[in-house]
Formats: sequence, C-alpha cells, structure tokens
Amino acid sequence: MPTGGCYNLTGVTPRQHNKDGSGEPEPTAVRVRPARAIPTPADDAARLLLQAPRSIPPKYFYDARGSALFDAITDSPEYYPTRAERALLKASGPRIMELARPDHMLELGSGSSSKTRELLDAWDGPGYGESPRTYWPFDVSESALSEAAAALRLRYPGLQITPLVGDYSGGLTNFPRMTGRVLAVFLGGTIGNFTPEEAVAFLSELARWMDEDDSLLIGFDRVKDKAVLEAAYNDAAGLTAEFNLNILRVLNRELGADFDTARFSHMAVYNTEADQIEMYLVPDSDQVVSLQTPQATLELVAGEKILTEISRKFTPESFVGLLEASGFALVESFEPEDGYFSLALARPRSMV
Ligand code: AVJ
Repeated sequence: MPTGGCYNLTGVTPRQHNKDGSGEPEPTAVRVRPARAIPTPADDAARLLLQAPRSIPPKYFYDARGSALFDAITDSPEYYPTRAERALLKASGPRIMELARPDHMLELGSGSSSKTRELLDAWDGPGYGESPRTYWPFDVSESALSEAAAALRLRYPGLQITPLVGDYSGGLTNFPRMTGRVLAVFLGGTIGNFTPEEAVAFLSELARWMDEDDSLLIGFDRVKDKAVLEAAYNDAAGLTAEFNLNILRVLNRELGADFDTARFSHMAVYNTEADQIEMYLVPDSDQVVSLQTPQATLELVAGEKILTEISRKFTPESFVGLLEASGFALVESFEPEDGYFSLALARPRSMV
C-alpha cells in the first residue's frame, strides 16, 4: 500500500482495507485535484459554440440520462465496439495479465466498469502480483463510481477498490502514485474522441506518469467498411440520435440555455479522408437560442452543422504511430478475426 504521503489528493484519504472482513469501512471515492484549470461550461460555450465552426465537447454527453443512453447504445445490434472489446478482454485477459503482472489497475473513464470484469476475472488467478491488488476506477461521475464499486466489492471480495473522482482533461499528474506495477487501462475506443494533437498530448502525459515496468492497455476502433461504421452511429432504434440530442438538454441546464431539441436533427457520417466518424446536430430551421452564462444569443441558420463528436478509427499501423509519437512502444496487440476492433498493450519507452 502506498502511504498517505504519496497521495496528491484533496478530499478523503483512503483507508487501508482489511481483507479479513473485520468491518473497517471501505474507502469512499477520492477526489483527484486537477493539475490545470478545466474550462467551465461557459468557457467552452464562448470558445466553441458561439463562434463558427461550432462544436460542443463530447464530455457533455455523459450526464445521468446520457450515460444511460450510451449504455443502451452498447447493447444495440449496430454498435459492435463494446461486444468486440468485451470478447477480446475475455479471450486475452490471461495473456494480458501474464505480460503486465500488475499490482494495481488504474482505469481511466471507468463508467460502469462492466467490461473490466473480464480483466478482473483474469487477474483473480494466482501468481501475478505479490502485494494486495487494488483496482482504481477513475471517472467524472461519482454516482457511476459508487454503483460500480458496490457491485464489484460483492463479486471480488479479495480485491481492494479505491474509486477516484476527477476529470482527465485536468491532467494526470495528480494521480496517486501507487507502489508496485501498474496496468493503466483506457477502453472503449475513447482515444478516438481526441484530435491527433490531443491524443498525443494525453498519452504523452500518461507515459511520463508511468514507471518503466508499468503497462497501458488501450482499446481502439478500426478503419472498416463505411456502411458498417455509419450504421453503428445511426442505429435503427434511434438511441444514438437521442444520445446526441441529449447534449442540448445538458447545455440548457449548464448554460441556462433554451435549446429546443425537437428543432434539431442527428447526423453521423464517416469522413474517409480523416478516418473518423463525425457526429453533428443540425438545426431544422433558422433559430435564436438564448444563453444565460455567458449571457449571449446564438443565431443558428437552418442546416448549419454543430460538431458534437469525432470518433477516430485506426489501422494497426496508424495506431502504432500514435503510440510511438506519445512515448510508448507496442508490446502486443489483440484483435478479432474480422479486425473490427483492437486492444494494444504498450509500455513507456525508456528514456535512456
Ligand atoms: C465512448 C467515445 C467510444 O466514439 O464510439 C457512441 C461514444 N458516440 N455512439 C464512440 C459514442 C456515439 C463512443 N466512445
């Protein structure tokens, strides 16, 4: 266990669990203090929404309703990434654990931690780490964290679980530095939401935080047939459309805005030049939206596209390029026969 002095946290100091069940309370979520200022919704609106080309950062998708809609998307027949990644984690879990031999698992953006169970099952096997194993789920949503932790504690009674609450856009340098080998996990293909520059900045910061014996397990979606990609972001049940429109409800709350979701359409197209899905909200008619913070009026023209998300797709080669540009070396990659999705296990490149 790291000592209290290793933590660079505000909020509750995690207590040591006792594995003998003698009744010491489980640690509650620990808040990770951002290392740099996180733009407020008003900052983001002023910089990205009130000026063309307009966009809304995808992090605003994930309020309680948006997170529930995302979970529903992952069960839709068209949205293959979650099923593909879960199957890969199940099939490759033992090999990943053999290569990484972690004492700690830190999951960035852990959400419901549902796919992670495949890894925790493999970690449960004997012989990997020597010290007590700790799972550190990190997420912006405190409610998602506490629900996930409660369920995992029932299923893995021998595992220490210390939820971390925070926003990774505030940087990774204030994470507690654990004693022992760390497996950092970043699943879902979420790296695809970052622009190339943002992805390199984020992964470089992670590589600098990691020790040379640590590993990174990262999921990425693959370049494939345009029709398959576009169907995954235009499911027939309309869940992705509802998920996209929900971001306007979040803005109504966060900015005191009066977006009428009925006057916007969902659009998701694959850009073959940039190898990315682009998701937009398109106003059906000219309209004026008013915002309270910042106090402003937003004049939208019918058909004007507001970008809400990019979801980049990679080839094995382009992904290795991203890893190497960020200070990582690929150890091994895992993919299904159809090549729809991949997991990469990487190590920080030593700086000698
Ligand atoms: C959670 C970011 C991986 O990009 O595919 C799903 C989000 N957006 N459907 C993705 C999403 C629309 C998803 N990630």
